Amino acid sequence: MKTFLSIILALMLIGGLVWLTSDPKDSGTGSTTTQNNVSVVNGRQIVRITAKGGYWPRQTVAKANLPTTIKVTTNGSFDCSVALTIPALKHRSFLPATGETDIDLPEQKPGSIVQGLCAMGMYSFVISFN
Ligand SMILES: [Cu+2]
Repeated sequence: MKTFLSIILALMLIGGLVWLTSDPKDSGTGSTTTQNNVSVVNGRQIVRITAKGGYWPRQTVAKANLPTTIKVTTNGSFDCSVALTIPALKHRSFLPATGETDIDLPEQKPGSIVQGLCAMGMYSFVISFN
């Protein structure tokens, strides 16, 4: 746990430096609108979340009773949003600075809410299932 925290602190320091030099062209998948981040492919629901200085969109409404994959996209992300935890799943991962990470969710009941947090709890996103 101590190691985990020092990695996060290091990331935050690096992030501060990279912030000044990062190039602004990060369109692509990150630019999809909030209403557009849920799709169903071959019976599996895909929820797209972008992690960079927080999680976007912050709130997503998805369908219950469908196997779901959260697809987390990073693109030059050097802040602590890459240290992702999803308490309901006991999930904890370090996302790559740039890339896509799939996190599978079991089918959710209507009314279920899944929250993702950075390891320090300052950034979050919420997916509600109905
Ligand atoms: Cu954080």
